[in-house]
Amino acid sequence: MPEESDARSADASPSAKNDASTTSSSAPRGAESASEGAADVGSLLDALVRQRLDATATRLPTHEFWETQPVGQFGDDARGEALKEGPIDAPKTPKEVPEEGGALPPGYEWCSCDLTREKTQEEVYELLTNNYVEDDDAMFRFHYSQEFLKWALRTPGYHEDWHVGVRLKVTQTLVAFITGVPGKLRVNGKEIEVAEINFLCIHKKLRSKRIAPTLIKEVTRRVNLRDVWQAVYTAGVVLPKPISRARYWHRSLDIRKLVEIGFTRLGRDNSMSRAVQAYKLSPKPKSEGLRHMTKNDVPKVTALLSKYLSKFTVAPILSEAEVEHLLLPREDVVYSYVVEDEKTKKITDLISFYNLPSQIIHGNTKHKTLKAAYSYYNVATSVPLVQLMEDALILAKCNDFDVFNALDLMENDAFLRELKFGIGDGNLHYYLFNWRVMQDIEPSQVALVLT
Ligand code: MYA
Repeated sequence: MPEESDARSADASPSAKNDASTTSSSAPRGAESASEGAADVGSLLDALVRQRLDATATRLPTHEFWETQPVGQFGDDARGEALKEGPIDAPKTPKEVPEEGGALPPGYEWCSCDLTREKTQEEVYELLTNNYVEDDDAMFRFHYSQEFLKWALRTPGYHEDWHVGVRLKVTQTLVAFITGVPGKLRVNGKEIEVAEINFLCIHKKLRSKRIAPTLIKEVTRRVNLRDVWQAVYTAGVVLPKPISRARYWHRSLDIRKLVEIGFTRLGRDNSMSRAVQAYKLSPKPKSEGLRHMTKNDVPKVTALLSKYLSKFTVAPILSEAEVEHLLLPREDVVYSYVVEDEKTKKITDLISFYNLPSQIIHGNTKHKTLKAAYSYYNVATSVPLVQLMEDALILAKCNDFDVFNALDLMENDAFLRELKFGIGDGNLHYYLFNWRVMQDIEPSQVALVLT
């Protein structure tokens, strides 16, 4: 698979195809290629490429828009300026921010999307369902449900005006979208108020017309009007300049279906019956005291998770209200389980994953949907992380998921190979807006999962 794939789709999973050879090794072949030796070579290559990028900054593809923005630039290191960690722009106040949005092409207008209205929810859902992230080969496209979008976008303290849309004036059709939700991040020990930016989407018929920069400037303006000056976002594409680069890994749960739909290939020496056997899981989780998370657990889960997140260089700072919103189970959206110690009543462990299916758009199969679970926040203190995550796989399987996806963030490296995840075919880049970090951050030091 093309490892240098630059579409978010490729890594964000629609087609993170991997080779499910399960012959002698315990891991799919995709994972074999990421064995320790190969990973070392990979990072060496990365370092060389980065060096080369820095040294030849002038010959890199130009980013007409991104080069004008307060983000780290390739070649920053080579310019020899005394750069400091922290804000890139000089401080401003909301009074200095333009009151009106920038000009759109004639016939289009700005709107805020009121996601409490069913009609608007449907419009956003339609736009994304038909135009959002696909893999490089146009086989799969993310299929966010309306319930998911409400969950992801109506977080505590959200602002309707950060859910930015562009409509055709005449018909009022929604043709472009970008969102921010408020959050707090800790980066290298400093706390920052941020907007988490997501769901940038332009109707296929309006692509390559430089509307994306206009949308990004508009969401920036609206965020700045509320006195917030930093943002965090992820993308498959390489832009100036990632603070970290993560990789998706995929654990087959229904290998037969994954092969049928072209998500996974069997290795040359493998057979379906062997693959089915290799990916078999116990019918029930192993960890004692494991149960669904409930509202009463929120304070203890917040404490457990906050302590865990404090270990990482980049992590969200979550209030109880946010933990309740983000982690309390929601049917078909987010699944969370805790381990409670029977005697002490302490919550010792947390499993969570969310449901983000992809539409199968290539048409060479009877299946319409790939049901994918995405690892969210997991904390293991009473059982080994590998055991906890094996339980996560079992729970995902019990909930009828076809595949379980995880990024190599946090301590995930500790279970990916052992639990037979295969490596995906692209990267997910992490970015900060108007905040410079002096050194690239290892994905194992990133503890932020954006949906
Ligand atoms: S990532 C998901 C992105 N969405 C998709 O992939 C869905 C399918 N694709 C599309 O809808 C379009 O292709 C998009 C581009 C909208 C992606 N992030 O209008 P254009 C730059 C940032 O002619 P189009 C997510 O949601 C590109 O490098 N910039 O292009 C996080 C070029 O600039 P430059 C991107 O193809 C979003 C310019 O756009 C991306 O018609 C975070 C070309 O514009 C991308 N994913 O539309 C957004 N893709 O010349 C940033 C392309 O400089 C937030 N481009 O290279 C920043 C923080 C803002 C808030 C700050 C507050 C303080």
